[in-house]
Amino acid sequence: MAKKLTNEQIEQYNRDGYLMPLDLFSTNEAQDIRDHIEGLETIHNQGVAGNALNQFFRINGQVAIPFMAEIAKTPALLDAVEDILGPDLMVWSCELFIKEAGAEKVVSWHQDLTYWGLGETDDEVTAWIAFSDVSKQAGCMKFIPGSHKQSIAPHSDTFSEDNLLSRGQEVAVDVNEDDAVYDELKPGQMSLHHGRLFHASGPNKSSDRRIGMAIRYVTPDVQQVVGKRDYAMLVRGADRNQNWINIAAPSTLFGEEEMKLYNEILVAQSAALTAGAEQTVNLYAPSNKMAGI
Ligand SMILES: O=C(O)CCC(=O)C(=O)O
Repeated sequence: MAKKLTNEQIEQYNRDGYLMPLDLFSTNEAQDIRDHIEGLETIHNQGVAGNALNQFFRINGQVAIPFMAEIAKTPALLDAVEDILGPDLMVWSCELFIKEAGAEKVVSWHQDLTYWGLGETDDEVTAWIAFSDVSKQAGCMKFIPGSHKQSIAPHSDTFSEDNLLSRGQEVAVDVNEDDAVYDELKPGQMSLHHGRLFHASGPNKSSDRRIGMAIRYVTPDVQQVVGKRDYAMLVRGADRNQNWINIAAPSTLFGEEEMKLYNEILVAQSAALTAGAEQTVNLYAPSNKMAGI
């Protein structure tokens, strides 16, 4: 029996590869979370341990920033993801995608699973939660319905400065923009999308920042197949397979143990995340040098 989604919504996800908009947090709760994010930006405007704060926002935030792990454990969110993936859920990465008001930053058409080393699995879902008004004008995500039914298409790396992705990767096949469906979300709403879905987002032409958090959920069946090992946080059910090094949620913001683990994970994951790249993939540098972001 489904916990949050209707049978129609589950069928819709299976058919289209995404679901939106789903209510998750109230407007006030979303504003509190936004305040928290912006508070961290103020306090850590000089970076953390030699890295830009954005490094921690953009990958594995759940390892070093307690509130990101807490959000990933929100029961109503897990109920929706459980309806898609089943009762055993792990978090692989939490990431903030922020576009400043008027910024040219975009995300090119891509399929998430391309560089993660997790194969072509159906057992990965991203929940993307809005903490500002994420309209078409603000550069919301756009999806190509049904594109998750195909395999991972060839991608090329653009390394474009205006691209929020680590290597500016984009699918090297034609995407018909007329087919795109816009993922417009109000603060506190979320969407779910499949790891092989073609998706992208445009510049933020609004007068406010565009703030969203992507949480990558996997089941214990998913395996790292490019790198030697990988790490995930069990958030519901049980991990009977032991494909993952299980990690706990952080207890201290940028604590010593948390930072050690953060670096260890990045080193392990960089094998998959940088595989085949012809230039340095700066975003995923371990935190002993300033990342170029
Ligand atoms: O926030 C965006 O514009 C893109 C996010 C994205 O590509 C993802 O969450 O998979």
